[in-house]
Amino acid sequence: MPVTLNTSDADFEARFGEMLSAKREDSVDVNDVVAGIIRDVRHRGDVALCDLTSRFDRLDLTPATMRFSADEIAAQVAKVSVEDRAALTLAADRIRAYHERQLPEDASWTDAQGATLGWRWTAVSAAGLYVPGGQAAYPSSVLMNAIPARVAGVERLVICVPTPDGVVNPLVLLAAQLSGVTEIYRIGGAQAIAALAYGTDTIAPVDKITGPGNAYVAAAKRQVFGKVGIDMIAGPSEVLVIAEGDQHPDWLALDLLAQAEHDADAQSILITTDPALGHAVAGAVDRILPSLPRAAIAGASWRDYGTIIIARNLDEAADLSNRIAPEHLELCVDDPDTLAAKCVHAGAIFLGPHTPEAVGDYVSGPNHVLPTARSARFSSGLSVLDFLKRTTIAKLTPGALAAIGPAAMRLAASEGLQAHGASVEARIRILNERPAE
Ligand code: HSO
Ligand code: ZN
Repeated sequence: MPVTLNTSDADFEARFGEMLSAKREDSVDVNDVVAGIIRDVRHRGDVALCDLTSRFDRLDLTPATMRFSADEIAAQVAKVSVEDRAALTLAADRIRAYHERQLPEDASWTDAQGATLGWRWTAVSAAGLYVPGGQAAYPSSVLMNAIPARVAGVERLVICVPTPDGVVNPLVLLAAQLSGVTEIYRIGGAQAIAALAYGTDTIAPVDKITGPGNAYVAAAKRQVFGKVGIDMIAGPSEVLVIAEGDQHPDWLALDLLAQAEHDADAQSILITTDPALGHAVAGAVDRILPSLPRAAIAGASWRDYGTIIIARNLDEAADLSNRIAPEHLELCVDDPDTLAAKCVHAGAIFLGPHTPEAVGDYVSGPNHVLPTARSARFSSGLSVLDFLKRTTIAKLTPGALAAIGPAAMRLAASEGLQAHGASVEARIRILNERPAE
């Protein structure tokens, strides 16, 4: 049974606080092991990559076989059914169309003093996308990481994917192909992150690394941060569903279970204004759960972290939602637009009964790499902006320098930086010697 809370109960604040601060992930400390792997890859390069892949993935590689050849990719992709290919293509097209709208504009203007100012966006030159192996090898995540990078204009995109015992998911390779990625290495774990960050003879280094991974991959990304950029480090997934009385309990139960089946540490929360609906949803979850192939995972998540909250009204529900700052927020209410306007801390919002969160995982268009663990208070999901940098621009006329330069000289003097001031003064002096423009 999940926890049921009622905002009218005297102990609600205490129990809600407990839920907010509950730690859902046992983060094993793998920092020392990971530091050793990174050192090894930096010193021994390709030799270390082959040794570690043999040890961890039971796969013997040489520098020449680390990268999937075009023929190997074609052979794997040919195994994908027509139906799967059509679905993945629809997803890719919709994700691309959505992300193309995120491309930001450059700016340039000339102010009253005559300074032309602005900024210009440019893409990172090379990005590496980590794709986990095994069960968590989601082809949809390949699209969600690679397509924004492509749309941003990243020239070189590299994928590293572990292939334990040499087995690869053909859909992962198709997703790479649909995203225009051809440089794919069968290397995983911390060693892949080290290779992407520092480079080896075979794998040229990249500038930014994104993509999910296990504790080793996450630790490696943290350790190479600074040498390269990284995306967020994602925690276990979570969904908050806010529902009113006349919603279909089975639909809501399935949405909660869709999140729970990701991970035993995932969290599914229902806030409803109707205690009878809360009861009905809990019953529906119990009825549907045993039929799921991943019942053990979903059941553990629902048992340990599942929560039903009975709220007095939707305003109260919105306040609670803002305190939870969920990764995914589903609004199954009569007027979802009004409620959505009040929910300001959420990674992604799904409005109305016909927008289950799962469409957002695959085909609606927005990114499914989203801030977890309440980080939606201060951060956003992956986007085209994550693969762009902004360069600022300033161009002063002589008149502009004469107008604002003296203040710079003054501030330079106050900071004790003589050459700073002199670099401005030397120019202004010459201007003053010349007849006025
Ligand atoms: N809900 C996950 C993403 C995902 N779901 C991938 C299915 N495949 C985290 O947003
Ligand atoms: Zn999902």
